[in-house]
Amino acid sequence: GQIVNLADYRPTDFVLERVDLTFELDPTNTKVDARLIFHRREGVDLKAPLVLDGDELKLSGLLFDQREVPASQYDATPELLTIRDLPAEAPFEITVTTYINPEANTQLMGLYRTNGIYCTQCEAEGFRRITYFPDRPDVLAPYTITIIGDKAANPVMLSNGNFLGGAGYDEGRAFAAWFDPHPKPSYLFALVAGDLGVIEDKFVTMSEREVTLKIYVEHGKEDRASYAMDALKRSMKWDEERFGREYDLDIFQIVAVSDFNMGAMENKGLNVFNDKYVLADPATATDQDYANIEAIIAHEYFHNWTGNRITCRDWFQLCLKEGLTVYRDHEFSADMRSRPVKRIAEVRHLKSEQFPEDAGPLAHPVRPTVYREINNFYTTTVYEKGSEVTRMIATLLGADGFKAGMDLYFERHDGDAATVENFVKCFEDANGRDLSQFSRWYHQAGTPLVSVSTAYEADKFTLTLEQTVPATPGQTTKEPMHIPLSFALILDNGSIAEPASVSGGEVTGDVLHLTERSQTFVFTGISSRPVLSLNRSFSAPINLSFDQTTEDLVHIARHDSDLFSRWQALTDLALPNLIKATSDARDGKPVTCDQAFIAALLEATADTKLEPAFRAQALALPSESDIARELGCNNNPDAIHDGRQAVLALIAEAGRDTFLSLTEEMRIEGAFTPDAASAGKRALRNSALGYLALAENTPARAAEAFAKADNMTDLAQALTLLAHRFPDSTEAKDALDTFAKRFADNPLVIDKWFLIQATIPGEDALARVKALMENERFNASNPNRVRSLVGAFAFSNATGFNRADGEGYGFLATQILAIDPKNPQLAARILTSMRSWRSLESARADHARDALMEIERAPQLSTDVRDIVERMLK
Ligand code: BAL
Ligand code: ZN
Repeated sequence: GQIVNLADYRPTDFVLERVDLTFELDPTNTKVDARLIFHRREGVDLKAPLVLDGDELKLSGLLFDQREVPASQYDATPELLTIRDLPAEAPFEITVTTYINPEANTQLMGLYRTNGIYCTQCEAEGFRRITYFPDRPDVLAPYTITIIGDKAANPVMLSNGNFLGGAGYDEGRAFAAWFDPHPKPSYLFALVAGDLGVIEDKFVTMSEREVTLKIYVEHGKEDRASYAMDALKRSMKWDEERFGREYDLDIFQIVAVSDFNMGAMENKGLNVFNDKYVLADPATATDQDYANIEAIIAHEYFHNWTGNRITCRDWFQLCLKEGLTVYRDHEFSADMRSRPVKRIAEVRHLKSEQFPEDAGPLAHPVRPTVYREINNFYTTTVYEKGSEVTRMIATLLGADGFKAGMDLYFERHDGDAATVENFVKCFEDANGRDLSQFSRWYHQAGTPLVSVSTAYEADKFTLTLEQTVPATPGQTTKEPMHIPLSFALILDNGSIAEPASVSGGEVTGDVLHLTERSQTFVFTGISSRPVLSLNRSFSAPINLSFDQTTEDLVHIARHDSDLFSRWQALTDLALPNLIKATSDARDGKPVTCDQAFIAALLEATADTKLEPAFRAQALALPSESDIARELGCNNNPDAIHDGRQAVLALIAEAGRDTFLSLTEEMRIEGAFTPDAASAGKRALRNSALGYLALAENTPARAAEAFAKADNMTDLAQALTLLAHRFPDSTEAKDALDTFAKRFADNPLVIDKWFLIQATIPGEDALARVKALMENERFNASNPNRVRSLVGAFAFSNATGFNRADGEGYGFLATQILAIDPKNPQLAARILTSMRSWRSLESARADHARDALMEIERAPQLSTDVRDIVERMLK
């Protein structure tokens, strides 16, 4: 792994005109012929050789314009093919032949096998594991693909673009040919072949073109793909209506496979999905699964324009397609579901995943300037913070200004490999605005902290804001950011004040623009002391330091017209209680809780004017990792857990009657539907059941819920409740057994069974996880299984993983070293679970460091794991 710097970017010496690939499929010895037409870029030195990337390749044949190339004219290593003495200007054809072994490809990058299916994953640098190629995103060409394979084993042979034709080939073999007319980079190439079931539908585009839609799954799973198909059609329609984007091929295909490193991949016209994000029915998928499927189907489809038609010039620009496409899928889900509830879920995720990343050793800018292993930059910072940055552009420019910028982007850069600067320039040009200060969001890592103080006197409300951006690896000093803060001044009666004048900085509509390190805004004509609601809808991804009184927060929780802010206020009321509970638990004192907070929470819980999903979000309280983040350092996960549980118990006791009524009011009669309103009712009912289990301290009610559940959401919730609260009860053991037997033939559901057990709090978790790794249903080479057991334990079991004796870390080190030789991407990803190790109390931090150093010392580490472990220890 060489260090790659953005500053070193330069275009290729040779321009690739077209690509013609022929695959002769064989499970262990697939032949790949790549015919590539190039010409030397104008002005490039005649001595410059053509240099093609490889990864573990062996060259078997090399032709120049169909004639053998003399050995003196080229050098081939597994990583590079260098060809000299090529023509000055005229186009020429290079034919490269390689043989690859899909069966032996455990990295799941390049061409591999999953359950007897041939499948590819090429982003970011997997194509170079198939053939020697200029494997970088700024090399775009149309592709023709011919696939030849055993006819019986491969009735389905797919690639990108439109189907050209297919037929018998020779004895027992068949071929299929595909042509993708849209120039694309190699990371968007895909090939799938094997024996698969399919469901088919069609979509008529806004210009009345008919598009065939196909979703391929393993035989017998076809019925479980219908929700994904529905989500696809809604995505296609929505992208036309909201962004004016129409699909551009005759066919759009999705393939679900069971071994996949990522969630899904947006290959042109042929998306490949982790089957977890395609397959759903009421008996096996939770509401969260349905929501994820809808979001990810949309996300990959939306990439057709933001990622494929306009791609990235280099991998530093990853957020150009990912941040933007996440923003688009968030907006889609908000339109399909409840906007405020969706926003709450997004912010919860951002704060629990991205904020810790931005505050730890792996922090990096949304647009990094250096990497050692690009696979390690598919991060929540690039994706989620990248989406937030796009959202802020929309907030700054308003809906019309944002649309004008997007339209210009699509018009100006269609067919390009673009940069973040190109993107921002479109918004500047379409709106006549200078976004140079705003662009710091792309370049400065770290979550800004905004400190707030207010005063009110004689009609005048004064607001002083100060911003700082913490130091992050490689960035010690930071410039002030342009932070758009949505706000409201809420009066006693709940109405929003309309100031007569504002001074001290720019205010547009309900957005304050904080651009200086320190700024004082003065609002006049305010008849009584208002309550400030700031950063409404989470308009900026920042931390706020704002000592609001309990009364003010309760006022916001009751009256803000922005539902997100009402949730935020309840969260802000909860946090100091949870923090005090942590220190009480640590000191062995009884935990107490502010009654005003409990009253406000229960008032929202019982408020029938509020949608159930919102009430469930409020009852979820800040998580253990939210509390750890708020505390910042010297964390003791046991104290955080115990304190939080004690607060939950106090709420459960105070709200017992409310929770009891909710179990009745939120009951749904009739058949399961996965719509957001029903999901919200289930969420609130299950949350009430959780509190009741605490108040009653018996597994009876949860066991009954388990027995009566007629859908996976309720079943999995009941099982979680039993296993997490009453792990030693017969009820829990019986339910775990029943669940395992009922779903023995469904690995995706067994993943839930692994995850629920891996996340049972307490130090026994480690022994449980070790035992489950020996379970016949576990498979150490399937990424979903590993993530559900080892990943869930490390990421989502704070008390179990962070055992005081450090054994959790030692176990993880052993696992990382075992996974790494087979699947470095997976190993590196799971290792990031230790990214906040420095904020642990010192004895645990010492153990964590020891485990990291054990990994670092290992003789044979992948670049992926080495990069992560070295950055974490730096
Ligand atoms: N491009 C990798 C998978 C995704 O973000 O869609
Ligand atoms: Zn994406």
